[in-house]
Amino acid sequence: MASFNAHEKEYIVDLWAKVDVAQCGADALSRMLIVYPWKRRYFEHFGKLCNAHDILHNSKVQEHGKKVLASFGEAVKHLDNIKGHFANLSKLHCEKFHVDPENFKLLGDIIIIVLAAHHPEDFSMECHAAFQKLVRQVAAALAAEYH
Ligand code: HNI
Repeated sequence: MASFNAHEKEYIVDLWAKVDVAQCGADALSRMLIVYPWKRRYFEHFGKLCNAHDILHNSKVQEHGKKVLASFGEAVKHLDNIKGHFANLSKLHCEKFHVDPENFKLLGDIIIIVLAAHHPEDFSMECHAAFQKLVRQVAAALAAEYH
């Protein structure tokens, strides 16, 4: 995996310090479930997810979105070892949750959109490029232990 240079690290760490993980996490997961309704099947045990209203008012979706983005945020602390950091989580998504790894790329793109929407003043070309690299690396790391 390509490493991050000092500038990329600075863009990532600086923006991340401002991110409201609970709000952006819930926003990202809800958007995925609203825009791609067939992804709801992974979360059937969260209760009613029939339409946008259900999804936006489902506390399990909000909690899980926060959990996922907090976990994503751990990558910010481990920029030099993203693959190693996510190895166990990759196994879990493969063996226990049976999530198609294509979804990691999709959620990564949605995370970028949500971060830009919440922090438009910070989202320069350089910031975008650094986060694009980060979400790709997290997606690759989460897919790395699939067999
Ligand atoms: Ni994901 C559980 C992190 C993307 C479906 N996921 C988790 C947990 C973490 C986590 C942390 C809790 C693990 C545990 O129980 O020990 N998930 C992440 C991260 C990303 C991600 C960091 C990408 C940025 N997960 C996705 C995607 C999907 C997904 C894209 C499906 C489309 N994850 C799940 C499911 C569970 C899960 C399903 C189990 C949920 C539950 O609580 O039953």
